[in-house]
Amino acid sequence: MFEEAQYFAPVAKREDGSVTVELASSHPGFADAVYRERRNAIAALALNYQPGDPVPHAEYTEEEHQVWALVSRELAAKHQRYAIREFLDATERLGLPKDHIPQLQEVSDRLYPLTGFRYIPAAGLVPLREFYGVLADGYFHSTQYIRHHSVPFYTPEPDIIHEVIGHANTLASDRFAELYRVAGGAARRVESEDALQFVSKVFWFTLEFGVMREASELKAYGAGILSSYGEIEEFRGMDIRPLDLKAMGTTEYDITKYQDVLFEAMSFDQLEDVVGSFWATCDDDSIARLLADG
Ligand code: TIH
Ligand code: FE2
Repeated sequence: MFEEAQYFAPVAKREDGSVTVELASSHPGFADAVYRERRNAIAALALNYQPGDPVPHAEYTEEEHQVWALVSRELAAKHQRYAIREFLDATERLGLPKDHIPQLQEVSDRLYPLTGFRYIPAAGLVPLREFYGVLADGYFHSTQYIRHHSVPFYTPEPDIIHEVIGHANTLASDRFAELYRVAGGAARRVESEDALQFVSKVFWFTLEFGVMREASELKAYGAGILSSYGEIEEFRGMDIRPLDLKAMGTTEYDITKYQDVLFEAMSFDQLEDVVGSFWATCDDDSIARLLADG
């Protein structure tokens, strides 16, 4: 699930109970009736979901499983070159299928014993405070549909490839899982919308799009880079800035394009010291002070 409101197809539920996902005319699946039918059926599952239920089983077409297989293969090779060690080890630990789309319930069943995280389905946009807040309890809101087969290398719209290959693999790491939890705690603790935005932007520039120095090479750990075999080839050429809370909390970004400003952690320890400690302790006042000076 995406963390901000910019890119989510609206989901409409009719009085007769039918569910329609309103894809924009620019969406690659707009004119594909079969794809739209899948999107509607999958959104209906999430709308009827009650907390505590097992995640409902989603049906995918053979073509959709092929998209997963293609992207998994492309990404596995690129992760070896571009992903940090912590992510590669966690991916190995989770052991997701590569030839078919896993059910979200299966993702949960694998993840929960490792780090206590569970997946719950989301039909569309989840309000920021809810999306982040439940991370503190080990719940991750996830889309269940897959990107259109015509554009497998990148989507501005978070899909199950992003949620699972990007986020679930990351959440199989104890160190990352703790960072997600403290981010959730921060989102619950802060009161003002401005402070929540700040917390959310720090998440964007770290757990979604963070890069890290590892043995003198620049590697990626952000789930948004790690789920796109188009974007992952480009991040080293972007405007790479030092890890800085105020800069991350205030820099604008455009979700519909490859991210051209990225923040580099010098090490995992630095990420935990700077960003983990911030989320673990921040409140409205400390964020206001960060915004006020220099
Ligand atoms: N661009 C990512 C991908 O193609 O996998 C998905 C997203 C991540 C964050 C926002 S959208
Ligand atoms: Fe994400």
